[in-house]
Amino acid sequence: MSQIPASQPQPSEITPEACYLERRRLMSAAAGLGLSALLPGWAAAAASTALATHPSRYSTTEDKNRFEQITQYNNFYEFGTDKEDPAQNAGSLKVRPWTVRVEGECEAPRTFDIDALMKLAPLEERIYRLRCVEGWSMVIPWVGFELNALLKQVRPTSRARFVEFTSLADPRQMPGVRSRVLDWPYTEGLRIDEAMHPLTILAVGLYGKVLPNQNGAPIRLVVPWKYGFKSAKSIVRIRLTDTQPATAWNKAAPQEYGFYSNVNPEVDHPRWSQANERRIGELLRRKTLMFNGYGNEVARLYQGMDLRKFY
Ligand SMILES: Nc1nc2c(c(=O)[nH]1)N[C@H]1C(S)=C(S)[C@@H](COP(=O)(O)O)O[C@H]1N2
Ligand SMILES: [Mo]
Repeated sequence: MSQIPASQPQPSEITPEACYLERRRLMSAAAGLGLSALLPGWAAAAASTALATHPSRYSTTEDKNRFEQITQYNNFYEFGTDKEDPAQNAGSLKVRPWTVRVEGECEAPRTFDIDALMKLAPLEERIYRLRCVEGWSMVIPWVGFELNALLKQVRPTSRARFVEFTSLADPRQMPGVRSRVLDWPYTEGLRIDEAMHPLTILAVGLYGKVLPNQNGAPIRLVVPWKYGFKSAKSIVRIRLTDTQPATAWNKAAPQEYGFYSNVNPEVDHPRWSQANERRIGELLRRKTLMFNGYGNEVARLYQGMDLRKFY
């Protein structure tokens, strides 16, 4: 596993401070007046990407990872399997127009335009830990809203017991889809109570701005008590089902990746320990916490279940 070079230049080193502040002032003034059309290209893009958010009681107070770490060390196999590939290749993803089809076991199936989805509920900042099954973790300030706000809109029937998420798989935009590392499209799934849990969000931004493509633009799932691979990126379809959906990683290696995928330091991956993790940017490894530290909120969902069997 490669590491983020510590010598990465900071924005303040690239842009002289005064010039940077002047840009910021110009952008926010123009944005406030709705004048982004009059700005030069770089400024219009930056001004329109800022998102207004509310803080959340679900946010951790731990130190956040830097924007550069969060956006240059990614897993997004549709754009390649190396950690640097998504940042390098995801520029080709077209995130407008974009729709998300919500269907299946519900009374009001609907196709949502992404711009309508961004206004479906007040956007919150959710600072969550993300623990990858590979043994690293980050703290990421997502911007998003609870998935339950969207699901309520389509009125799930009593037969809706699971939710399936499908990512875009377009070989013209996503070079990784031409190789057969996974059975495309990338799919993931949750039990309905996991999907309705207030910690489960759809993220449309991070660090107060729209989501960079490599992090799953324009909309991705975030389920902070599960391994990172449950958090499907660039979602085009959400389907309510009465049976447990197949998931991409479970199909690829069922003995390694189960449906539940709850972070669990006591259940090792067949090829490595899950007892500890490397927080990106830190030297010493930390202990991995049950449910990634969200046990107070979610442990009750799994009462009476054998979490060695349902890994
Ligand atoms: N469509 C899609 N979603 C995906 C992946 C992927 O390869 N394709 N990788 C997963 C994995 S393994 C992790 S750890 C997280 C990484 O999210 P991040 O790059 O925003 O930190 O995305 C998850 N979602
Ligand atoms: Mo991961």
